[in-house]
Amino acid sequence: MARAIEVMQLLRQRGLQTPMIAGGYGPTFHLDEFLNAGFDVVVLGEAEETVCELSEHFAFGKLDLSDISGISYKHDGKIVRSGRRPAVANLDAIPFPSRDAIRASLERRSAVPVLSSRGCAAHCTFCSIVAFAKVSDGSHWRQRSIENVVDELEQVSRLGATCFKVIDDSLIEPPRDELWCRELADDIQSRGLRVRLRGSIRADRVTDEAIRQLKRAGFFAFSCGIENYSESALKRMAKSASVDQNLQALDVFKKHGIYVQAGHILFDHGATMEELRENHRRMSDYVWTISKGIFSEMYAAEGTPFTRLLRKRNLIDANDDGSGSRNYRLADEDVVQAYTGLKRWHKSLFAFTTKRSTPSARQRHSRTRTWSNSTRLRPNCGGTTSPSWNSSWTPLSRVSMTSMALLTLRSQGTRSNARRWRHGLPRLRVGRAGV
Ligand code: B12
Ligand code: SF4
Repeated sequence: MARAIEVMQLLRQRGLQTPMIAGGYGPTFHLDEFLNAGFDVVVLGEAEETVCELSEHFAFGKLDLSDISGISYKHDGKIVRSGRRPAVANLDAIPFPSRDAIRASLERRSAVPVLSSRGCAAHCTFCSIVAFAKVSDGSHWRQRSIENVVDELEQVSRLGATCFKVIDDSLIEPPRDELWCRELADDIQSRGLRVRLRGSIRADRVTDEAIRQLKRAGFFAFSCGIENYSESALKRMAKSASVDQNLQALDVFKKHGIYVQAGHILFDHGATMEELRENHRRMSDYVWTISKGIFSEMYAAEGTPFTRLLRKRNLIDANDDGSGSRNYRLADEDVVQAYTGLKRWHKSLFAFTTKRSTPSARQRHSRTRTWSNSTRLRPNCGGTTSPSWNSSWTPLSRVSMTSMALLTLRSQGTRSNARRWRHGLPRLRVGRAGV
């Protein structure tokens, strides 16, 4: 966010007078900062239709800014917002994105992004996606037809792509169901497409049959927001899945040999030691789901109910580091100790493992396969969050457990010890401390 503002200001300093328009999650939730810094317009929410109308205004002087809904700008020195714009209802009507830069993705062996739906029907308190959807009118979850999605996969496959990241927030929302998964697989197979797909799915939408069919379609990996193994923490986050549903989903992934990148949020303002212990117990059983994001803290993004709650309780740190996430304080002293210790340990281990030599292709292959006998991981398909190679993944999962156990035990001990541990780091630095 700060970088976008800096770039705009550098361009201005060099004399560029072109109108500057900002859009996306950052500007939508920080419109004052963007407009006060010098942007002419901030687009709120989805922009496909808005940018066309803005072009009419700036290029041809046809429309007045006040006639364009879904924007914010300055009028007589004051920030004004135009009317709300409905979210794009028919996603099939949006032309396929330009793939001019696909060579770079293919050379980096990155998964190529493709989108089959927008939004999510759940209401997690910390989630920007729900907040973003509320900026616009209309349905919060919309989908493209199977035919339209597979047409695009086919088109991009012809350019040489085989590995795709389906960037949907929540792949299987109603009316999508097991039958939809079957039809998607049928269409992909009947066209002879050999695609490898990664996606994101809600734990409470995972069923055995859905995953079986999605695997047939080409899905080999899913991100799944497990977040926490404590019922009280899930409730605080307003997660739609229960602990049991989370575990059931993980079992299904494992059964089908699907790599799961399980999201964990162990630390938020209300985390307790008992919750950390519950997490430790469950993680010991599901140790194979642990990736380097295990000790994540909850991101406090503007526009979310979570950040509103923190502000109401006066827990937000006044300093803003320009990342868009707010720093906040934790309630429980022992949790602060555990957090600080884990983060220090985690960072040093990460630095250690990444300093070591980059693994050879053979090492990569053999190490990733240690995850599970049933899985078939495929190296070199996507960025660092793909199952291609995560330098610290396998050793980290075991050591993390030991470390977490030690810290949990230690925190049951003395408070003076706790104070020594967190010396110099009294506050949770959310959004910055992640490794
Ligand atoms: C793919 C993705 C990534 C990829 C990006 C890959 C790439 N090369 O594009 C990777 C993995 C790198 C990534 C990283 C991160 N991501 Co991300 N990512 C996404 C994801 C899943 C899809 C983004 C996308 O392409 N959407 C499809 C397009 C069509 O939608 P869109 O981006 O919203 O764009 C529309 C409007 O926003 C607007 N718009 C967007 N940009 C602009 C610009 C202008 C000028 C205008 C006028 C309009 C406009 O118009 C578009 C069309 O309607 C979103 C989830 C989501 N629903 O968006 C999260 C999301 C954007 N990511 C998020 C986060 C937090 C991050 C990280 C900070 C995570 C981390 N802790 O490291 C990093 C930040 C990286 C960075 N440097 O900025 C959050 C942002 C929250 C927030 N409040 O800002 C999201 C919303 C996920 C979430 N659940 O909260 N991410
Ligand atoms: S399930 Fe995921 S995408 Fe949906 S609201 Fe919760 S965090 Fe956001």
